[in-house]
Amino acid sequence: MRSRPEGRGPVVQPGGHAANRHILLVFTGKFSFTWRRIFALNLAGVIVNVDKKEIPVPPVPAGAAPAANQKGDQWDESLQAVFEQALENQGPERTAMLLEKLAEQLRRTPRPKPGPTTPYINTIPVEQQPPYPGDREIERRIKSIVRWNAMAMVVKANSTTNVGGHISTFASAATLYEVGQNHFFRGRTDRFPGDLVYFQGHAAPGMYARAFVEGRLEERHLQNFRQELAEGGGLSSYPHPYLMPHFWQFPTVSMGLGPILSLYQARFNRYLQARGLVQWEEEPKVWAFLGDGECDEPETLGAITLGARENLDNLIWVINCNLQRLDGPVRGNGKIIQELEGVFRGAGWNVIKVIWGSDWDDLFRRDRSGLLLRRMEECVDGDYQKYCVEPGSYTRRHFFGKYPELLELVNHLTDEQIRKMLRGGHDPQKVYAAYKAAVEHQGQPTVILAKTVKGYGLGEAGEGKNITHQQKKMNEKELREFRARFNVPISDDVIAETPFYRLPPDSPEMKYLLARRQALGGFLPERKVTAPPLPVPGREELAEFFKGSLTEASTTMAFVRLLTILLRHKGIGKYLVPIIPDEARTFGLDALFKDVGIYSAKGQLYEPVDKNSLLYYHEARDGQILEEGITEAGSMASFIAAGTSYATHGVPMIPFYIYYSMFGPQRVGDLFWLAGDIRAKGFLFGATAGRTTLNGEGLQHQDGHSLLHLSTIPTCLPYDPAFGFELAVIVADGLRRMFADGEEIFYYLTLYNENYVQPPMPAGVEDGILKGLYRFKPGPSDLKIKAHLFGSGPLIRSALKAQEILAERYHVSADVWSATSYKLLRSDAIRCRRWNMLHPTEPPRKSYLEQLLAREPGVFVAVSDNIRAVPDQIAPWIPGGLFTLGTDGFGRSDTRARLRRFFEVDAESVVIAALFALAEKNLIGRDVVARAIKDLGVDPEKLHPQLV
Ligand SMILES: Cc1ncc(C[n+]2csc(CCOP(=O)(O)OP(=O)(O)O)c2C)c(N)n1
Ligand SMILES: [Mg+2]
Repeated sequence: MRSRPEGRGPVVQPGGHAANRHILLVFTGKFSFTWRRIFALNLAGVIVNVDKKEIPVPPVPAGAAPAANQKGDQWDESLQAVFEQALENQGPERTAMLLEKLAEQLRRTPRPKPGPTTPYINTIPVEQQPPYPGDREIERRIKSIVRWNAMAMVVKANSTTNVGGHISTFASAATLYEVGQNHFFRGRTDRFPGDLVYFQGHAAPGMYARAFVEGRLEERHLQNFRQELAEGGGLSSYPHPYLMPHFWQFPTVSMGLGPILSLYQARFNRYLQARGLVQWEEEPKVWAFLGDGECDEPETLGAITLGARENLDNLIWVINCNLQRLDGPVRGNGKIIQELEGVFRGAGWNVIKVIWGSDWDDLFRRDRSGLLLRRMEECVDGDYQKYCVEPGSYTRRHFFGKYPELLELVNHLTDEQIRKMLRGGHDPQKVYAAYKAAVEHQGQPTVILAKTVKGYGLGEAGEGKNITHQQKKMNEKELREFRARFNVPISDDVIAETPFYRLPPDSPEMKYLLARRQALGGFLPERKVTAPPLPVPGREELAEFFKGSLTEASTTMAFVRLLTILLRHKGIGKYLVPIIPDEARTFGLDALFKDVGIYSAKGQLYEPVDKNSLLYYHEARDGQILEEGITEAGSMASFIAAGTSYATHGVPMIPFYIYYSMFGPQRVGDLFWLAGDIRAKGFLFGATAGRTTLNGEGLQHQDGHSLLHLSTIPTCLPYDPAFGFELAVIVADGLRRMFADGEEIFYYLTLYNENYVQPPMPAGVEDGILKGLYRFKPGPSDLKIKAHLFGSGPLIRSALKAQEILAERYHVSADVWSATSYKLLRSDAIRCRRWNMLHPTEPPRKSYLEQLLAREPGVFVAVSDNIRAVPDQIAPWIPGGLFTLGTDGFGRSDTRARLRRFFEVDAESVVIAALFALAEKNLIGRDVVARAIKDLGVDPEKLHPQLV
């Protein structure tokens, strides 16, 4: 007898329609039925009328154990009546014996355990499996060809190179993908964006193999798998939209990122609908395929409650539970499927377990003892892995052999038949049933836990073995076995070359495959950019920032004003997506709560405590702000969903993600990197930036290096503006480049919270602001000794004050320059120098930096609220070298003035550095420097914050 999943009582089928009519029948001893048989029949819902004495059995609602049933009393009465009749007819001794027998049977009957898991069986019982709508035989042949090509691609690439690749992951997941491709994944049409499928990263060979069979990729592509730089181009190792912009949509291979992105993507799809920005014929589903080992990443499981909270029934995760990761078993001593089931059920997801294939159905049907399930529950994943690598005789002995009843159960099967009994994830029928239930499920996201075998079909070459993840080579014998197992039409004389195989165009398989994809709307994966350009505001529309301010303001305040203006802009306002991880009040953005509302799928079900205030906490179904709570990973996932909406949905959304700058790439750097790969657009604002500007907070908060992190991302333009007008110029230009001209780049801007009078924009500096450096304030022209001070962010004020001190006390004329982006200056200089190297006989090109500074006399000093490596990026191109001051070392909590002296980035430190640079060039005497150190009160023996 099989118990039912989901905590249902053992008597009633889910839905329970027959249950209302159940009757327990009492009969007398003159009949030959055994008590055991009668009870079993009753548990199975079968009614046997023996002596016409009917006792109604109450229905058991789904989800309730019989004992908890309101009508449990009637059960008591029924059983009591049976008991009394037995006593009367059989006598006390025989009744006791019969009851003991029953008690023994009860002990062996699996019951839903209290707690988060259900028995280790398929969630969908056989009786509820829908008929399979496809041609199983044709689909199997297509799948075999895809399997072969996926394997061949990796083996071929590694026969001549050492570029690597994975065979085993796709081998274990082929059925999971093929059932999706033939029956579920919908392609993109004019009024439907297509289902969004996150393919497991290292299963990529399978996706390429299918695209090849479909005719979308050529043999030369497969031939050059992982050899992208080969002549004619090749295929990238994993899903990378940056490298294959017409194919891949979603990067997934850094474990955990695909899952969290898919979660926030599903939520973002709801956001777009709620705000009326898309009109779809149907809602797309978001499918994410991931590994069981991948579930150990905090990004995978750390945000799943969002799915249930927001009722994301547009989201389906398929976890390929092949029980193995790279080194060995995921949970050798436990059961990963049960562990994950508990986690997801606890988080409010719909869980569908696909554990056993159809071969097992018959055994379950015939097992009256409950021992089959008991044995399955006893075994740990390490045992199951072993059953894959050992012959059937081992499974017979070790698994079935533990109980004589089980051995009997498989008497009719040969060892080979036992070995071949499928796991659920390899059985299209079971997978189809799970997918269908998942797409039809309402109100919750669904996770399908599909049990598979890693390296399925590789046999001796790696099936189920611990080394299988790394397997990239197969010898001829193994190739022949693979061919035989999947019946692939490759002849003996060429098999050693692992040739690719394409189905003939007029073959039934080819016709079937194309017809299925056509019926489902087109091929997948495919990335298409159809978003229209936006009427972005011109610089003149932001003119108020160019005038400066009379009162003191920070660049964060300038940002808030800028965002407010842009949100009201007719051309782009509605496309803006402000994203905040619970810091809106810190940044002064709380005014926006009321203005544009915070998105909530549920609206606002309560009266906010501050309802009577002007700027109350306003949640709304069509709210524009994504207030993510304290999750930088989740916020980045939203940034990426919004920033790729131009490609995913053809709707050019403009994310403005503002966060505590220290908790950017330092916290979730891999997601920042991925934003480049996925070609996300938008603006990142690292607020409370600057190791000394964010005073008081100390070591964990004071950021002095994320600008350097951001500089490493090829598609990112990092800026460190000092003034509101710089911010406005940069944002206006970014909007133009990304959303009018269609460049697939993103911006990072630091924002600081130091208040000062914002100056008006000097004439003609826009180009310099965008390129990274411009002269903000020249020094006095009547002094001969010359210095140049580069400042960025609020520390331009150290440079400005130093300019005064240098002129007044040391007769040095210092020009102050605003350095808005060291990375962009460096990239331009590198480009030029490289071109000159490769064109040695042509007139050399001059970088922007060289054009700007070549004729400037004197010395150059840079001061930054970031580590010295940030300005040092341009040192090689500075005439006579660059002396940098920066905030290397751990932060401290103290006042700005003390911090700046401590890190040696205050005006006095700038003066001393400029004088020293001049002395090194013999432009002044060293005694001047010594005097300045004394005059300016700097302790030459003070502690230096940099440790090693
Ligand atoms: C963040 C991260 N860490 C490590 C890896 C290296 N890696 C690639 S695949 C893999 C094992 C994956 O196991 P699982 O998720 O179970 O997938 P399977 O291949 O078994 O389907 C590892 C450790 C990675 N890609 N990303
Ligand atoms: Mg795995």
